[in-house]
Amino acid sequence: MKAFISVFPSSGILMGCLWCTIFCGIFTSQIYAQETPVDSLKLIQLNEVIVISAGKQLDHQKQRKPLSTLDEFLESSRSINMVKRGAYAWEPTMNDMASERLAITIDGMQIFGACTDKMDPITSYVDVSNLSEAQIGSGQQGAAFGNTIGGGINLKLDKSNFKPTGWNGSLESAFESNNAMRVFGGELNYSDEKFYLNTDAIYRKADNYYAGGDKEVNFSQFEKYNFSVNSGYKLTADKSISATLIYDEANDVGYPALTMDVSLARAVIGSVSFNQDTLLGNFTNWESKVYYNNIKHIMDDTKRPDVLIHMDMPGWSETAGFYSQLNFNKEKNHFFFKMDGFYNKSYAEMTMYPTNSNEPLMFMLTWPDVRTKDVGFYAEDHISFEKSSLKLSTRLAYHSNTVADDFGLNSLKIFYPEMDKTNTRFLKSFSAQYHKMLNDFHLNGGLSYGERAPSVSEGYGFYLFNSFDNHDYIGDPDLNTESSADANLSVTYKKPIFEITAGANYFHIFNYIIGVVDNSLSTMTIGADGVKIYTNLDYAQLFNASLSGRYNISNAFKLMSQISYHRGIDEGGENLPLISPLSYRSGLDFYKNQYSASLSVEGAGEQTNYNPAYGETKTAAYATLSASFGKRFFINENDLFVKAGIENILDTNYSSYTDWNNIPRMGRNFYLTVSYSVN
Ligand SMILES: [Cu+2]
Repeated sequence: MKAFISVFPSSGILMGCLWCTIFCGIFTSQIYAQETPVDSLKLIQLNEVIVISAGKQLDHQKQRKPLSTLDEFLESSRSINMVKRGAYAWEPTMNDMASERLAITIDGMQIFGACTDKMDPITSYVDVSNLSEAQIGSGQQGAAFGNTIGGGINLKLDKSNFKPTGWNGSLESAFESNNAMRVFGGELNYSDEKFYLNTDAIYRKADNYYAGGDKEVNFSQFEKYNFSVNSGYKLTADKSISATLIYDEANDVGYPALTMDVSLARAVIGSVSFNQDTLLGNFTNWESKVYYNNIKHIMDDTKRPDVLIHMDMPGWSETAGFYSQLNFNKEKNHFFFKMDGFYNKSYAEMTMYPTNSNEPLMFMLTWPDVRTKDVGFYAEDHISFEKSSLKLSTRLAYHSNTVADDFGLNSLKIFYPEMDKTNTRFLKSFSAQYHKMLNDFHLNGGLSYGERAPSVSEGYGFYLFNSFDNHDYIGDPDLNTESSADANLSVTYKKPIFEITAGANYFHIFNYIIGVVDNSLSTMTIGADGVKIYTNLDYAQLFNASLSGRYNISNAFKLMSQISYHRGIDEGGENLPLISPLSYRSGLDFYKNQYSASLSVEGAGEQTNYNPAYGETKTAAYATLSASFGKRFFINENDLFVKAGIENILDTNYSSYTDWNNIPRMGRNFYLTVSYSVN
């Protein structure tokens, strides 16, 4: 362990890594870390794949909570943490970096939320019923999905893909006691060698949840439904077309950690693809897709008591894009090429209604109709040698932002008189990842460099109120491109019944973008402490280390554990916000004769490295205990699967570093899931 720490520049932030020499363990049955990835992304070396597939009985048995929300599935992953502003629409973070520094796609499609306050990460616009798995690449390993610093996540849609299964369908329902959440879902599919049609629907409705000690968390209710249809048709033996349509709508969503709720969050996501098995003899798996999505987000403060000034804050985001990708194999070289592009329109406004109706309304464009164009080319070569392999990859992209609304442009010109309407950049990414097998040891190491453009809020946001540090934020259109040099190293010792992995990564981020207080400006939001401007710091450093293991006690019992350490500091050695303290999880799983059971613990140490300048307070240590029990029954030719569980058994009242304004998490919760499928 000490040996590989010395690979990184010696710095105080590395010291804590020694923590991970203390072994703990992880369990999460949904996780199948795999080195050989799937489908069209065959060559991309993914760090993790989370199997989601609602409606697949076999997968259900291995999952602790089959109809949990997508957010809960993602949270169960080794690499992802979720920032919570309530019970709905959590924001994924990876390597302690959130949305702006990640590339998150749905079946390869770029989608951008329409909320200036991050109430709608794009993961909130799909549900488990739509998906087969989440593909996760850390750092530049995620660059196949887009420009990124922290990593990439692709949510892969569930499709029959011409498997000769004929008709099948399922009905599913779940109930959770804590917030009286009701879930109803179903799917109906037909598939043969020439044609397939998949349909699914899911509805969730939850009341307020109760934190440990039976304390009601007001404004934590939500309601959501989601429909999707996807279909494919074989034109010839090696050519096919397919199409996808997803409609997702959430209403009456409470955000207890924020000052506003959401009355409507709606997404319509569609795509058409053309697939051909081979091209020009040597190329394989040629896939091309065009897509369009439209998101509408309406915030609502009418249900909150004591609102001094009522505000209307709607937002829209519309994206059209394409990609075309293929593989090429030549001897030891396995190439993957991808060309992609998108055009996004982001528009958000705010109208303030003063209590004295004689005073004029105040209107602002918080996102001034920003048009983003991005065209990228990604290539990788995975070279296999005997007992080792090397993966080289690159992404080169042209990226531009234009402020299309003159009123919005003139508002920003108050602060930046010299600003141009259009800003273009050229974004680069390079990565080399090496894997070597030495008897039972697997060594993985890599070096990469990546760049990202500022997000719409960072570049063009106009008085966006952040309730975390109680400041109004203003973007800076002249921000420099943020870039990152990173290194990663991991060692795995693998035996059939036993496996242990120690891994670490280090990111040196140049021109790190974060809000910095400007005392010369006055606030717009009543009660705000000040105004921050998005600014490039010279650099910031992030370090993550983890130790994880798996032990098959017997055929029926499996134990898994993980402990991780994180550290993030800015150029002055000050703590960055939202960095995880030491955290751990461990679980024991049982599966035999159609019975399944699990017992798991999850917790974190005290958050000692927090930063009050970003609105953080010290979060106390916590641990929670959960258990589940399942049974599969065969009725005629069909399957009935029942799973029950208890989360937070001891009804602990706690919050973690990811809980916005330390909003407490859910207390004790019983759940029951029933699914019936007809084959
Ligand atoms: Cu919002």
